[in-house]
Amino acid sequence: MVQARQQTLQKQHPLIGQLTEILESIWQNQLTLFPYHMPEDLGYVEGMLEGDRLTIQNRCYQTFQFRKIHLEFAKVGDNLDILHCVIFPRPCFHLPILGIDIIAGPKAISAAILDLSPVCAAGEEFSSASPALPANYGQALSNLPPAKFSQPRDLPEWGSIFSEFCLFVRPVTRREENAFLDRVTQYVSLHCQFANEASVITSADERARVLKGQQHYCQQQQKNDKTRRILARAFGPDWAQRYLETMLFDSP
Ligand code: BLA
Repeated sequence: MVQARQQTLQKQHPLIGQLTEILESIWQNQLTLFPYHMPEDLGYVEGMLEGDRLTIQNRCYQTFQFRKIHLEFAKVGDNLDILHCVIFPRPCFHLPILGIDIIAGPKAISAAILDLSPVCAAGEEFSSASPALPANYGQALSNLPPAKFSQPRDLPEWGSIFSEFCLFVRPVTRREENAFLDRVTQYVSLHCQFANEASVITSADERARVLKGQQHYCQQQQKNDKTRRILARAFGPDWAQRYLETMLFDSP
């Protein structure tokens, strides 16, 4: 088992290794991390997918503002190398959900996605309005220098949860990979800074709205058939469903 874990880490796509180092370093510097207890049997998982070994490793933390900081590494033989990262704020803070996914194949990266997704309408009085990012996020993200990628990708229908600042691309050169890493650094640093400055929501109504927004985010993410299919093919549909709702996209 230990050997398998080490092997998985060794053969990681360089972009995934670099991104992991960046994330861990920002979190260590800007946050006070506490352990997060995940379901015992889901920390490390191994299965077979059509002759390939599928391994999944999870790493989780929590902080005062963040209910769950989740970093996941999934590998399908030598064919797919996946990094998944989601940060769920506690519902007593009006903060967006940070999401990152990198899907790397043997030759190319097929998808790199980064977003700070809003969960709650900004003005309390417009509770039926579509969610908007808190004003400080909107302003800071609008002020970042524009990121140019030669192969932008179109979001699927369930991707209506993502913000106007969502970056969804296929990075094709080393330069574009670095540009993606820069963008992650900017989003995550800003997010940690704003989280540290955020004040606790006192209104029960607003908390309920934030919670509902987070639940909606999780429901939409669970509609991603590309993720579900891989998990279901290796572990069966019931296990995939449990994993999606308890490990990947659980709401409090
Ligand atoms: C796409 N996700 C994918 C793809 C695969 C996975 C194989 C297809 C790649 C492609 O279209 O080029 C698989 N992703 C996984 C698996 C895990 C995973 C197995 O995280 C974990 C076990 N997905 C997320 C998060 C976001 C996300 C947090 O987990 C965004 C913040 C987005 N993944 C996302 C999107 C697509 C994708 C938008 C493209 C979906 C599509 O085009 O239909």
